[in-house]
Amino acid sequence: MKINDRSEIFKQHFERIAPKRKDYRKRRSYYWNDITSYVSYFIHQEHSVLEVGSGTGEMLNDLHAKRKVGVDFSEQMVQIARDQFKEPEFFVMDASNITLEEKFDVIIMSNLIGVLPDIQRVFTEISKVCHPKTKIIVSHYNYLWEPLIKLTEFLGIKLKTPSQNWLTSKDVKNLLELAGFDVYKTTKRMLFPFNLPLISFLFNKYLAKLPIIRDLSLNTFTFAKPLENNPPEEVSDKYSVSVIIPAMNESGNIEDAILRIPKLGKWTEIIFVEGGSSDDTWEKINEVAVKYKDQYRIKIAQQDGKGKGNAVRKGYNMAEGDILMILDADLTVPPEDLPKFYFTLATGRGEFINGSRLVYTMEKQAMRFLNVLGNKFFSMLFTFLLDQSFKDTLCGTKVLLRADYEKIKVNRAFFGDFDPFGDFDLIFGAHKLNLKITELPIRYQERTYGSTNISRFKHGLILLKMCFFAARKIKFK
Ligand SMILES: Nc1nc2c(ncn2[C@@H]2O[C@H](COP(=O)(O)OP(=O)(O)O)[C@@H](O)[C@H]2O)c(=O)[nH]1
Ligand SMILES: [Mg+2]
Repeated sequence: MKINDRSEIFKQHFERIAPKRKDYRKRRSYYWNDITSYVSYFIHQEHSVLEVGSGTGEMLNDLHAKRKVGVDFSEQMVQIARDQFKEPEFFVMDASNITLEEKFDVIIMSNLIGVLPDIQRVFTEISKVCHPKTKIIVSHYNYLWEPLIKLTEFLGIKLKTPSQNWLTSKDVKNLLELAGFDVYKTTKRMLFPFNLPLISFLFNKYLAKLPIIRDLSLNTFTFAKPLENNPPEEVSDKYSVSVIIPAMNESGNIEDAILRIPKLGKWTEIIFVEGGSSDDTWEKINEVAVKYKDQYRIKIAQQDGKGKGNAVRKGYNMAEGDILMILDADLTVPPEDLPKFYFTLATGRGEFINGSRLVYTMEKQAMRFLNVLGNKFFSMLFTFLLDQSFKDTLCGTKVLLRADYEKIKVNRAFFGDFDPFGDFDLIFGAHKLNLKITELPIRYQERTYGSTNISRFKHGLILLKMCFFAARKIKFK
């Protein structure tokens, strides 16, 4: 069969089912609401959203975004969508021939690719309406469900669809990559697509979240962004950088920090934020700020509240650079590694760069044994909670664009505002913002001055509490 014939068969099919579609979606609202609610977690008020294959428009209507556009090749579907909903704009348009002029922040393709005759062509076409930070969310049926879905079609529970594509997540990843996208996350949801009291709750809210069992779920979600690979020499002075150094009892490290931070990007500013010291850290910071004022842009402040997180936020608010970096004053993350963070972000290989101390073997005294265990535990927990691999979550150095930080800040109350270090707060925020989180291995060094300010048990417990809180908002919502 020719591609055009296949496309025509599907078009006729959708025109035929269009009049029944509205009621059908209402009856199957349990299934569809789960997809909508999952996707809507990643949509923010200021986003512009395009749905390709928007059908009768229900999902788009339920999302909260600044601008919403739906395209569908079925005239009848579009007509029904327009009659039902006033706010989103709906257009009759073939996914393989997008004629929209604007670019969108998020593009959703929900249960569409199964019926496309040429998926690669549609993905390629979609690039036209992407800017470098656009996020694509593709949902499709897990191929393991093919026999069951055919059975439900046979029994009349599900509307019969002409023969579909049954793809694995690897197939989808490959097709997206062929079309120039970078796939950074995949996940699966929904073990039981019907609403039966207790059973659905148990299966979908809990069982479907467990590793291995999750792989059996019906819906696969793939997240991608346009693949950016700017040559390093082209971006080496594209962005300015603010390095925030929280410091408490670090007097002996302050001057070294200044001397060891390489020049980064267009210009680099160094922001010291001190608080709670019982040694002369603050005096030392003042002294160094005067001594090096001609060589470096230096800002200094004392924090208003308590804890490293509070200090970092103060530093962020003072920052004027395009890129924000945290550098612990104890210099356990070598300042000489900061250019790696800069280039990973600037070349577009990641949007939130998270240092990882647990890849290279570290110096003997760099981390106490119990801390290694605690760190491994939190890495596993985060890998589970956020559907992407983490090897380390608590490394002091985290790097992101200031513009993205501003959005995380607006959303902060969503997860609760009680992270004493700021690490989890930033990772959860980056996840909700749907940023590509990239880990960057560093060689963790021993302190040469002072000792840790962290009390493992008290702080470990707070972090655990934060994870439970976030789990309810992310994984088990
Ligand atoms: N301003 C400020 N800095 C802090 C505070 N607590 C920790 N820091 C700094 O945050 C960084 C990480 O703290 P550290 O004690 O090394 O924790 P560890 O790396 O987990 O052992 C260091 O640069 C500390 O000086 C605080 O309450 N206020
Ligand atoms: Mg430290």
